[in-house]
Amino acid sequence: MNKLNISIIGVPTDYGQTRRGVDMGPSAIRYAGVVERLEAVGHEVHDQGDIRVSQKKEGTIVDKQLLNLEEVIDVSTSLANSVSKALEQKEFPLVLGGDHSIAIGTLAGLGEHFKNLGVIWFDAHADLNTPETTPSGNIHGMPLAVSIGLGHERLVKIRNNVPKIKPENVIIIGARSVDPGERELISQQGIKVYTMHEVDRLGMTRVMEDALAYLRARDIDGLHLSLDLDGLDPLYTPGVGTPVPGGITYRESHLAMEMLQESGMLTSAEFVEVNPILDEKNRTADVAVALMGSLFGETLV
Ligand code: HAR
Ligand code: MN
Ligand code: MN
Ligand code: MN
Repeated sequence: MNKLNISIIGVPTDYGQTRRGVDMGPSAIRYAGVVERLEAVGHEVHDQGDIRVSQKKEGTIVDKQLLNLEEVIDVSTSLANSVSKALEQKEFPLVLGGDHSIAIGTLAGLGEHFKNLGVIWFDAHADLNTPETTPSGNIHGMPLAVSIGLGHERLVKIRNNVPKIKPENVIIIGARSVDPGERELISQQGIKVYTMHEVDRLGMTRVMEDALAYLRARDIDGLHLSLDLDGLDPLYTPGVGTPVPGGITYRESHLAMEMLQESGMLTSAEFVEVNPILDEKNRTADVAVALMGSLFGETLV
């Protein structure tokens, strides 16, 4: 195991969706012992604390297709900054959400340092909506689209590097709730998706072997894991805002993390959508931290 300097960046935001409480995700994950867990593996861990997120103010611009647009732009811009800084200092960015809209900022920061970044998007959803296709107006359903350059101009242009990532370098794993507009983008943009059908049929081992081989063949210069806790079945991670049954198991998700660790390819990660208000005794944050243990090289013997 390669010893890393891990920079933890908390993003206490719920602006990407409408269920309150996901802004407490970073606290819940810290409370579940993330720093101690990663230090125990042998890494040097620097907790940078949280990005400053303003409290809801009256009179924010109302657009039914883009809820809390100004706030999401604010948070994404500061987060991109922090991620970029961590990379400049040769640290491994580990970003804790917050809802999945934070990936807009994370990828904007990463996009400045990696020219051919691979992305593994572990999620029940595809997060490929645009203001034209969104069924909800929630920006947490859009970050992948924004990062490949599609969506509201001001979101796409954060830090000016457009697009942040190439659609052919993206692999979605665990999808089981995909909207019609997203389906269209997937085929049009050549995004690789392992839905739950493929996970069931091939097994997680094959899915991860194929995914990693595909990215290696694309000659990526870095690999980001964006892990939405709703990718797992709600049996294991009930504390999420948009649970979808029929998801990835605890064991499959651990195996995926272990295989990512073994690959030696990972250069950044984010864990999102932990909502302690909807959770049962911090179970979802505990699972997030256990997965990070596997991802960062914990072994049993
Ligand atoms: N696709 C739906 C939408 O755009 C639901 C998005 C769900 N949320 C997430 N993202 N947790 O993965 O509103
Ligand atoms: Mn250091
Ligand atoms: Mn998501
Ligand atoms: Mn999701």
